[in-house]
Amino acid sequence: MSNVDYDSLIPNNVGLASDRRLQRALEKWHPGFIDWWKTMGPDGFQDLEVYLRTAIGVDPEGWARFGYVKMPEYRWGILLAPQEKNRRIAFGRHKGEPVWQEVPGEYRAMLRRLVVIQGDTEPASVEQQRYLGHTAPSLYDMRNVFQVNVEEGRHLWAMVYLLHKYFGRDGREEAEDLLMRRSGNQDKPRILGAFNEETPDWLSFFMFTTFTDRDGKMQLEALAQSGFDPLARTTRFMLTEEGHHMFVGRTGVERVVRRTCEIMRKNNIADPTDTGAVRKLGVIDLPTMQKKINFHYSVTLDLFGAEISTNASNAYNASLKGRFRETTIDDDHLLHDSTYPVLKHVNGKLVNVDEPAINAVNSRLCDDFIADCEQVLATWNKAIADHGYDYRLSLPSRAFHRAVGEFSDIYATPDGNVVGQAEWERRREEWLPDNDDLEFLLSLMEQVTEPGKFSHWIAPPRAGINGKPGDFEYVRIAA
Ligand code: BYC
Ligand code: FE
Ligand code: FE
Repeated sequence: MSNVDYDSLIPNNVGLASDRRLQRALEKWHPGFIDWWKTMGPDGFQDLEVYLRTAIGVDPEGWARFGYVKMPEYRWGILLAPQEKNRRIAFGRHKGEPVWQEVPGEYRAMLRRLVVIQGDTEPASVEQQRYLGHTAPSLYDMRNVFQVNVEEGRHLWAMVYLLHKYFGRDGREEAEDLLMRRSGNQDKPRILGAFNEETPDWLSFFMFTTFTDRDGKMQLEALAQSGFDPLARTTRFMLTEEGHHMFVGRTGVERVVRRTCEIMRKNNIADPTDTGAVRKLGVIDLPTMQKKINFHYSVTLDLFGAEISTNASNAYNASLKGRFRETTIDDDHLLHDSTYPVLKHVNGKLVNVDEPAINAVNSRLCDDFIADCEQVLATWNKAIADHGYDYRLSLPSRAFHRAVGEFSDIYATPDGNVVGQAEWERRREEWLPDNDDLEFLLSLMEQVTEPGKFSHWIAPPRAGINGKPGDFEYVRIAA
C-alpha cells in the first residue's frame, strides 16, 4: 500500500516527518502558496464546497478519494510514484548506470532549469483560468476547471519539493520566484509564451486542456525517463493526473461539436460554414472552432522549443531528459550516429531534412505530440460525421503561426504554403480568431448553476464524475 502521511500539514509519501530541515523549509513556503492561491486562484469561489478528488496514494488502483472540500483547504500533497528497484538509466552518456538519487554536480544548473520551467507552467495555468468559474456552463464543468486547478497547484508543489530538497539555497529562491511571476504580466511574466496568453472563454479552456495540457503530458513523459530518479518518480505520478486534464479538454470540445451539429440538423442547416445562420441559433459554428484549434495548437507547438536544439541535445546526452517512451524505442539510445527527419524551410518549401538525431529530440517529441493530437481530432470529426455533415476539423501545418524555432520567421498558411508577410496579414482573420469571434464567444458565456442543467451551446457529458447522477450538485452554490 501507499504509505501517505495525511496527518501532517503537508501530506506526503516522501518521509517528510523525518527530514526536519526540509519540512521547515516547505512549511515556510506554504503560507505564501496559500496567499497566492487565494489571490490568483479561482476568483470568487474560495469559500464554496466543491466535489473534488484528492490523491491519497500512488497505487494505480484507487489513489483518489472524492469528497466536498473548500479549495483553500485542499490537501496538496507531495506524492512520488513508487521507487523502481535497481532502475538503470536508459539513455545518454550514463546509459546503463544506476539512476541517481542525488543531483550530479555537473548537471545541477541544467536540471534546475528544467524543474523551474516545468514548475512555472503550473501556477501560470491557474492564473490563466481564474475567472472561468463565473461563466461555467454547468456545475459539472465548474467542478472540472476547479479540479484541474487544484491539481496544477499540486504540480507546483511537486516541483517546489524538488527545488527545496535537492537545490539548497538557490532552489529555495527559485521556489519563491515561482510565486512572484504572473501570467500575462509585462514586468514579471511567466517563462513560456503560451502561459502568458489569456483563457477568456470556455472554448479556449477546452482547447488549452486538449493541446497545452497535452504538451504537459509529452514533457512529463520525457522527464519521467530522467536519470535523476526523484524527478522521474515525481513526473510519473503527475502523469496520472494529466490524463484527467486532457479528458476535460477532449470531451469538452466534443460536447461543443455535438451540440452545434444537433442544433444545425434540427434547423435544417445544410452548410455548416454559413456562420451567420449557425450563430443565430446560439451555438458555436465549426469554422470558429477551427480557428481556435489553429491558435491553441500553434501556440502549443512553440512549447517544444526549437526543432534543432543544443539545449535539448545536452539534456539528452546528460541522461536528464529522454524521448517519449524511450525504453520502447529500438535503437542505441545514444544517438551519436543516427539521423532523424526534421521538417524545415528550404527555398520557400517545407521539406524533411535528415539531421543528427541527437539535435532533433525536440522535433521528435513534437512529432509524437502531433500523432497524439491527430487521434483527438478523429474523435471530434466522428461527432461531425455522425450527424451527417462532411465538414472536417484539422490540425494546421506545423509551420503556421510560429514564434519559436525553424518557422518563426516565415509566413505559412494552415495548409503549409509559404506566403509573403502582406498576404499573411491580410488573410490572418480567415485563420485565427478575431475580435468578432471573441465577442461572439463571450456573448454565449453564462453561468449555469442549476444541477443537471447546461448552457445552450454545449451538450451534457456522457457520464457524471465518479459515477454521480446527472443532477449531482458538484459545487454547493448557496441559493
Ligand atoms: N517561450 O534550445 P531551445 C505543462 C527559449 S506544459 C519562451 O529550443 P529547449 C502544463 C528557451 O528557454 C510543459 N521562450 O529550448 C500544461 C531557450 O532560452 P535560453 C512544461 C522559449 O531548452 C498545461 C531559447 O528559447 N514543461 O506542464 O530545447 C497546464 C532556445 O530554445 C520557448 C517543460 O517545458 C517558449 N515557448 O526547449 C499546466 C519541460 N521555447 O535557455 C502545465 C521543461 C524556448 O537559451 N522545459 N524558449 O535562454 C524544457 O524541456 C525546455 O526548456 C523547453 C525548451 C522544451 C521548454
Ligand atoms: Fe500540470
Ligand atoms: Fe495539466
